[in-house]
Amino acid sequence: MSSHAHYIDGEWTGGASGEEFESVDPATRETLGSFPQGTPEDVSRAVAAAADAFDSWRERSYIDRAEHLWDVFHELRDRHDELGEVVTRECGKEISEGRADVTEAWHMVEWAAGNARHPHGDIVPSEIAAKDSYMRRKPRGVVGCITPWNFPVAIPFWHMAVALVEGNTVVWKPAEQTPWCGHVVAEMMADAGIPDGVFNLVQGYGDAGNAIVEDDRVDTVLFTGSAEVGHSVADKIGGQSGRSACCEMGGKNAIVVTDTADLDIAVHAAVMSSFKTTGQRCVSSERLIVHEDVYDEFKSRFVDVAQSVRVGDPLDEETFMGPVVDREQVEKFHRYNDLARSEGAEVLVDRADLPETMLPDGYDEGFWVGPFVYEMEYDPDARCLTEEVFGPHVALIEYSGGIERAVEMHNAVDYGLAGAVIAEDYRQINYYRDRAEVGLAYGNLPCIGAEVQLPFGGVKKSGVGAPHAREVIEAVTDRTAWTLNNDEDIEMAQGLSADITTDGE
Ligand code: UN1
Repeated sequence: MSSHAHYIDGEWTGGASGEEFESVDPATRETLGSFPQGTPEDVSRAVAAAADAFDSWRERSYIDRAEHLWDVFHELRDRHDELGEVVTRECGKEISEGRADVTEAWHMVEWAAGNARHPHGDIVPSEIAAKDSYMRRKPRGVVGCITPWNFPVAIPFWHMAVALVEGNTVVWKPAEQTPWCGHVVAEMMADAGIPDGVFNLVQGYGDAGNAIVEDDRVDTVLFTGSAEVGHSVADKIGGQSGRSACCEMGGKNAIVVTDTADLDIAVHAAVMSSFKTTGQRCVSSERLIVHEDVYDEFKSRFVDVAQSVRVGDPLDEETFMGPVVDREQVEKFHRYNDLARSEGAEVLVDRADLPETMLPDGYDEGFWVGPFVYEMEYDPDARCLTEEVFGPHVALIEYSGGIERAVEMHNAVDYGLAGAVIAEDYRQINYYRDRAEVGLAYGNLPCIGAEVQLPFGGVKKSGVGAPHAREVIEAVTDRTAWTLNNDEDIEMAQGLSADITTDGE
C-alpha cells in the first residue's frame, strides 16, 4: 500500500489537515492505497495557483497548448492496460469496461487536441459592406471539475481536455471512491510538462468539491454525478453573475420494445443496457416498456439471461458484471428492491443476495449484488418506476396501443438522459426519435455507449448544459461577436442613422 498526494501548482503535496482516506477494492475490500483528504484550504491553494497560471496559459497558441495534451494522449495509450486495471480494481467494473474507460479518455483527448488545428469560429456577413464580423471565443478562466467514480478516467477528460486546450486552467476533485485513477491521471499531466498551476488535483470528499463550488475565483464548474448534488451546484452558482455551472446527472432510462421489434436485438440491447457496469452508468436502463404482443416472449428470454448472466471477479475476462462500488450502493439497491415489492412488483429474478458459493474464493467480503428483475402494472407515481437506483434493478412494464402510448410512459419521469427504441417499423422509430424526452436516443441499439464526438447530456432533471465533447466548449469559453470597421466613416445596420445632430446647426 502506498501513500499519495495532491498535485498543486506543479508540486506533489500532502494535505493541510494531515488526514488520509483509503481507496478500497469493491471486489475484495482490500485497501489499494491511501490519499490525502483535501480541505477547503487545499482547494483554496489549488484555485490560487490556477488563477495565477491563467494569463500565461491563455497567451499560448491553441496548438502549443494542445501539444501537452498529445503527450497525455500517448501516455494514456502506453499505460492502457495498467490504468484499465486500476479502473477495474477501484470501481469494480469488469476489465473490458475498465480498459474502455481509458480508451474513451484518449478519444476525448484526441478530439480536443485535434480540434486545436481546426478552424475556430465563424465569419459572419454584415449589412454594411465595410464591416467584418467574426465569432471568437475566449477561455473563461479557472474551471473546477468534479467527477464521478463510474467513469473515473473518461469523464475527467470530458471535462478537462477541451477546457485546457481552450486556454482555461483546472482544479479537479475526483470521486473519493477512485482516487488512484485520479493520481495516475495527474502523473500523466505532470509528465506531459503542463506548466505549474495549469492543472491541479485535490483528492477528497464532498467538502473539497463544495469548496470548489463556493470559491468565486472558479469561473466555471463542470459536474458529472448525482442529480441531488448537481442541482445544488447549479442552484448555488446560478445566481452569481460571471460564474457558470454545467452539470450532467442521472437518468431513469427506458427501452421501448414495440410490436414489430426483432426480439434478438431487443433482448441483447436490454441486457447490455441494464446490466453492463452492474447498472451503474447514468445511461443504464431500469425500465423496459414492452408491447403486449411480444411481452411474454421477451419476458421469458430476458429473465433467462438475467438468471444466468455471469457475476464475478471483474479482472476475469469472462465476467459480465463485477461488484457495485461500495456499501452505500448495495444498501440503496436493496432499499429500492424492497420498495418495488411494497409498490406491487411481481418479482421475476432475485439475485440481489448472491450466495457465497457463486463468488470466487477470497471475494466474499466484496460489494456483490446480482440482477433484480420484476414486472409491474404501469403506475406513473410508483417511486420504483420513477427514481434512479443506479444498480441492476429492472422493471418490465407492458403496454398496449401504439408507439404514442409507449413514448408517453417513457417520458413520464423527471429525468431525460438516454433511451432506446427497438422496432422494425421506421415510423415507430421516427416517432420515438422526435418525441422521446432524452438527450441521447438510440434505435435498435442499447442505450449505452455514446462516443465522444457526439454531444453527451440530458434534458429535464438529467442536465444543465453538457460537460462533454464539443458542447463543453460552450461551458468553458465566452463568445465574442467581434466587428471591425474597414471604412473611415461609421455606418450602422438596420437603417439606424449615424448622424449626430447638434443645436444651432
Ligand atoms: C455514464 O453513463 O455515466 O455512453 C457515462 C456511455 C459512455 C459514457 C457513460 N460513453 O455509455
